[in-house]
Amino acid sequence: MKTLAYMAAAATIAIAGCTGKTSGTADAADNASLTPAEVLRARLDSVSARGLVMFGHDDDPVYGHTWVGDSGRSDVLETAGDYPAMMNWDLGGIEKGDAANLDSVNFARMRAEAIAQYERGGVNAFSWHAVNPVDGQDSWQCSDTTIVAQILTDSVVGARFEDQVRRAARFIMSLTDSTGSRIGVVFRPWHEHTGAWFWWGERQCTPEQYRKLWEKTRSVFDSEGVDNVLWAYSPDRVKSIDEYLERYPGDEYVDIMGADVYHYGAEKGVDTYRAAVDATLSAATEAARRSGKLVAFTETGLEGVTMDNWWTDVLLPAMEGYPVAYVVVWRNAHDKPEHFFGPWRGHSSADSFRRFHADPRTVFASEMNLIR
Ligand code: BMA
Repeated sequence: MKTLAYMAAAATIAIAGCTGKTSGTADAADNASLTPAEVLRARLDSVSARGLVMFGHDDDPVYGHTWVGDSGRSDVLETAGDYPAMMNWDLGGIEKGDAANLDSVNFARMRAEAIAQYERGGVNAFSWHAVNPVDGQDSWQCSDTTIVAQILTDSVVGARFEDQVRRAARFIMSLTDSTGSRIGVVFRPWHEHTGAWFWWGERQCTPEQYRKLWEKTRSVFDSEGVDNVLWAYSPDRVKSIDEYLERYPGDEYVDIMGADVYHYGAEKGVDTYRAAVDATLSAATEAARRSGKLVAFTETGLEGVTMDNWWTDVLLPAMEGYPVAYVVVWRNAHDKPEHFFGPWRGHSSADSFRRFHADPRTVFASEMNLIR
């Protein structure tokens, strides 16, 4: 295990401004006047300021490449001996009052696992593949290009949308620790809006309508009294900062400048992926620098991890030089053998993943308590 021995040694080297895993400085969690969101922001700032990146995985402890539902399992844990520092969960289905999300993850289990992740020192993020409030079709149904317009102008649809958002807000507010205090999480709605594959995409609404969608979402969260959310904005790949910010809702609505950039098949080449990551993370980093926000690589991955050294030779160098607090790879589906983005024990990229885990720049769950 790299971690604790390395970190104990590193903690004694208290050189201000240096990167590396050291013990925490001001303990934000001790400051009772901070909201749970502010406590989380301080932790993520601390990770980023040290030049570290938290590894994240979608749906990590609820199913994996060959299993579903068991307790105490995780493909990441079974490969590298530690849970991811970040877990992503998807709220898709909560807006309908469903018991489970669109990938059959029961919401009660999701809540319990998110709390367990917090208690082991880790962090949780929530994306949301919501159905539309007009006819209830899924996020990917894009032929009706009036959904967002109707949310904003039709009072019946608008009220239905608010009910949907309220359900998401209430779930997020129900995430509390053993003392009953809410735990800070990342919420990342209306993602990849620079593409046109969701009903909130670039061909499905105008920039103005997209911004208003955020405002409406935020006003429901505010009216519910949500104080435990950092808001992440996450365009898909972009070529410039202007494109990155074209639909930006505004500094008052966003805490994290995110980016979703996938490596689409090794045959498309590492260079294409690296160039797309560079362009997009450059834009996110510059946007974050201008407004004092965090930066995160909110989704990435090579489906099926078809390159044995992907973790060490592609992903790690792609993030080099960008202050990303965390990187999330998507889920390891249990029912689609080729649909996985994380490691699993026995996969041909497992050695590379273990080296990625051992790299001093990456952070996993057991290391997070040293970065309070
Ligand atoms: C997609 C795929 C889908 C899944 C969705 C939401 O990228 O993984 O199978 O339903 O994310 O998790």
